[in-house]
Amino acid sequence: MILHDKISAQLPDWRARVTKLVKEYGSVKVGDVTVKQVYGGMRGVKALVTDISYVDPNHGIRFRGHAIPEVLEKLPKPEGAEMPYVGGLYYLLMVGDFPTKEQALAVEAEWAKNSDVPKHVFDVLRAMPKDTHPMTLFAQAILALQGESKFAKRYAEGMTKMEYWEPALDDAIGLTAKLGVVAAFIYRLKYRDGSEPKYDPNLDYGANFARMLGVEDKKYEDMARLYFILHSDHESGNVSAHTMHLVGSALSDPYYALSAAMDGLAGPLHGLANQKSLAFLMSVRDKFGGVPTPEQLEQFAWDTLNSGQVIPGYGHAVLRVPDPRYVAQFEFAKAHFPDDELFKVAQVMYDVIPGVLKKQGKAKNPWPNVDAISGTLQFHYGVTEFDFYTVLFGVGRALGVTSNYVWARALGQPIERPKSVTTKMLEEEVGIA
Ligand code: CMX
Repeated sequence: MILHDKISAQLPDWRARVTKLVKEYGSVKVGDVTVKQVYGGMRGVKALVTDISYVDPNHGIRFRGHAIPEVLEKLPKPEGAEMPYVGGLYYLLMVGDFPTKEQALAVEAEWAKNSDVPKHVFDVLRAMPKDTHPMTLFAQAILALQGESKFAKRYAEGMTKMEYWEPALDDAIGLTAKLGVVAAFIYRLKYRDGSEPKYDPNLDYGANFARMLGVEDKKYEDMARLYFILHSDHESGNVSAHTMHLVGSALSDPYYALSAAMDGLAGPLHGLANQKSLAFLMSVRDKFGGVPTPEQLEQFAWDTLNSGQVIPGYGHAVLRVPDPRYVAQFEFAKAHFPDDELFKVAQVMYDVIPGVLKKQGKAKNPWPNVDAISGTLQFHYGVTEFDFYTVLFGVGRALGVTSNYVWARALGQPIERPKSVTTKMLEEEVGIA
């Protein structure tokens, strides 16, 4: 398999680099931890390592060192498409180089080969109450797939630590191949006829997803490709990525780890913010009977803040500029549906909200994040059921976190076990106890 061969060729070098760092420089400090960080969600503590993506506070995400515009330009694209193969992005995340079209297609072919979802998974989802949230169904489906894990099987049979990454990679491919089908089934079950989607091996991941979801507009194929690429990875410290890493560090297989990661993504301060953002835009539109004036929106924003709520889609723990993932989606909307009413509301939001948040003086970053606009794009193409949006985020996020899982096993990362202290210990440490 192409990803296996490429990673395998790089491993001796990577293992030597990491061994040298840890063995020869293991006691060199990379930072100090303050009381505020201990009590403040470990914000800014450097305690994780990944070479797959990095979030620069002032420039945003870089996938393997490359900013979003470069990634969208350099990854190979299907004939006549505006957006690249998702398989090409997976190659970039896993291997570190831009693939040729053949290499991207080789990943797409692996997905087609591994896309069959066992029947019991559909049955598990059908058995759930009708009002179950799509994210609950999504995490459950991933767990229901766990019997497919080659990692778990090989571990039970007995394998060496050096081999862990190989069945982890098989699971990464098997899992990501099935997620589009699972997500589309959840969509059909909740909002359409409940039929089981089938992956078409003649179509790429994005086109398959558009077809399985039943969106007629051809442009949605590009939308799906863009969406999955943008949401794939955001270094290791965000809740979904960190959960995957933490659970995986116990050598729980990728299915267990991803299911847990999706539970984290379901939180309103993380992935659920995309659903909340669209609800916010719609409530603005409904209140003002269309696109509000900046003055109307400013008042609405203050009312929201004064009632103790956050403005969804704005702010970020690391970023200090408008999220380039927001910018890429904004540009897509501007190019394809500049007159869409909700897009216009989103534009007024962009003009007004940062000023309000700055004036309030609490949020360290007043700018929009990825979630501020993604729902607007989905809504435009008729995917109007916004409970479903975090599942879309999850399909994309799986690409990054499974890549990280494979590399964490390949580089022998150990079980995670930070140390806790008591409040009394902290008081003693600072001299007030
Ligand atoms: N609206 C109102 N208040 C906000 C805010 C927003 N959009 N963003 C931050 N703040 C507030 C925080 O709630 C915090 O208030 P308290 O001191 O009263 O607790 C204060 O500003 C400082 O927060 P911060 O250091 O700037 O931000 P954090 O790192 O703590 O939190 C985030 C980051 C994203 C959770 C926060 O900005 C937020 O809640 N945003 C809205 C929800 C959202 O869009 N989440 C999606 C993020 C992207 C993703 O992971 O999917």
